[in-house]
Amino acid sequence: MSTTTVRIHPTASALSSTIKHHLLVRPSHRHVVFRNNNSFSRRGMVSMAATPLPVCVKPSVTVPNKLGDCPFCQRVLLTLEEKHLPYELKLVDLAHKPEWFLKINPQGKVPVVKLDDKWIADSDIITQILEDKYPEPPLTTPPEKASVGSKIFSTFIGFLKSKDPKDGTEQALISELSTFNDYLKDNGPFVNGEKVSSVDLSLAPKLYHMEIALGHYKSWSVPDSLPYVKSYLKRIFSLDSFTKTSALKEDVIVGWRSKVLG
Ligand SMILES: N[C@@H](CCC(=O)N[C@@H](CS)C(=O)NCC(=O)O)C(=O)O
Repeated sequence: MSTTTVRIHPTASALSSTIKHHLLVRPSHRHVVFRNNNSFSRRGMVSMAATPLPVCVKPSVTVPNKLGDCPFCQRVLLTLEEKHLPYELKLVDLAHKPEWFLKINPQGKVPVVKLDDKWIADSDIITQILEDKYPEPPLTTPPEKASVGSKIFSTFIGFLKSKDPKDGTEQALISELSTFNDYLKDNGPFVNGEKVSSVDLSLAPKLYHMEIALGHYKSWSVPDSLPYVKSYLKRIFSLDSFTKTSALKEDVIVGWRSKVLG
């Protein structure tokens, strides 16, 4: 069987505000990864973008030329990683948005991805287009599971901002997490079962913010009474795609400071 070996090598080499994630295609290499269960066919055809897709993202506020703490940006990067698509980060200073950026996205928000010479904004839209254009490996979550865990992020923010320990915000979060725990117990380990899907990629960055921000500002962590949630967090945070695209902890902490103090 002839095979193509492909290695996605997203070592970030910062070129001022552009970070390139290289795709190396090598017939033989000691670090190669052979994939035969996704977009790489056994005949060696690779259905993927030939040139890196430019992705505008938020930069770190603590370390120059590093990715920042935007969960929507990470969701898009996770999708690109899981689909083995090469990409190139463009770090956009959101405090002083450049003209070119406002031209491609007048709303001034990241992420924005260039696909077929068109800049596309909004993580919902971007991930849907990526799914349609690069269907392998499939990441679609069935509609009936698409809203699993969807209230966790807002209840986390409520609890984080709360100044009154008795206002029920902690309980509201625990209640959402308990529902999620029960769901995972019956359907896990991922939301759609054995394989990661788009809902996991949307939830993961938000749960990462929850873990870091509540740990830092409230010395709070997911209770041991929710073991399926705890294992889920461990599992998604240790995915290769996640470790390559996650924000620095310090950025997450700084990012939520005004919400906590305000
Ligand atoms: N609905 C958008 C939300 C994107 C968003 O809120 N991005 C934030 C960074 S996390 C942003 O660009 N903020 C800049 C601003 O609002 O000026 C998506 O899913 O992509």
